[in-house]
Amino acid sequence: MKHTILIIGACGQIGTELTFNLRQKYGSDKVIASDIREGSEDLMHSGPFEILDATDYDALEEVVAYYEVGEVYLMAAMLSATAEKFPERAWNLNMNSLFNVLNLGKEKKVERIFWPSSIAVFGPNTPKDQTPQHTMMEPSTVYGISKLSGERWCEYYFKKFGVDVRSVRYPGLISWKTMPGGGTTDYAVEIYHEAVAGNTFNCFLKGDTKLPMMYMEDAIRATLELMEADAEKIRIRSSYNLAAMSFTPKEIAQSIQQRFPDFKVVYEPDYRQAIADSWPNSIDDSLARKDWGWTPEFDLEKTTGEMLAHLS
Ligand code: AKB
Repeated sequence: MKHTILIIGACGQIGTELTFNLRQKYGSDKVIASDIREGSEDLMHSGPFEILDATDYDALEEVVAYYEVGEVYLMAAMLSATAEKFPERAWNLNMNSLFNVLNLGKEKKVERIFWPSSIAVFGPNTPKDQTPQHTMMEPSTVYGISKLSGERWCEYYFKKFGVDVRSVRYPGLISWKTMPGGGTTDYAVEIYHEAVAGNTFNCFLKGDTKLPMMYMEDAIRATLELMEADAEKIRIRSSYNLAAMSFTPKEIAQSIQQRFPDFKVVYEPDYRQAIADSWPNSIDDSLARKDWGWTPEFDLEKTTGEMLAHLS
């Protein structure tokens, strides 16, 4: 295996933390960060960086050849809320970047690929509680349609061309280093920033909207554990269900109020409510646990403790 790793979308919410983590593990010069724009000072100074448009196959191929890349993490995507505003742009970015990376795998130019899917692959007809790995899908959002199509292509490229592509269906991700952008679950990050700033939080979802969520440290660990697992253990080549906790805006507010008793939330649901309503309440991730030993470490209380400690 060639040992250089390329992260596409390294300046985003997951990409930033993944880059720092992989650089700590394998050495800075072994991890090439790339994005369509520059990121934070910290990221830019932590190792090699390339401006790269993931929809441009030739540019991608050039970076892969130059650095002798063996592994690619494709983290660039347009998320659910923004994708509803720009459906064609979302489809082009989410699908073309995936095709480009899968084709690098097919041409044997890279050896292993990570591509994130999402709970957005499920839809209004999916069973809402403990949603199984294999079930009715029918996503009703642009983002969900692109992620479900992407999953089918990943499995196809694995079966047809032997491409070693691995994936998890991330729930909403909570982190303090980099803000998320354009997602429906973003409220669960914004709420901590407002609480620490002493502001009232205007929540764009109803108080009783339950969604699957995960603290970033768990998400990064899951990603690396899946990528390090022996190939024969990975029985799902579309994307694994992955879970840690589920809560509502009211419940996260209450967990913050235990430390900030005066914190207030006003509920003003907007178009993102319909997106959230089409997604599961909770996820059955027993196959990830069984196949490659997944176990989450952060529940809501621990997440709130970490978020408030880091942001305060
Ligand atoms: C979003 O809200 O769009 C994302 C996701 C659940 O994939 N965070």
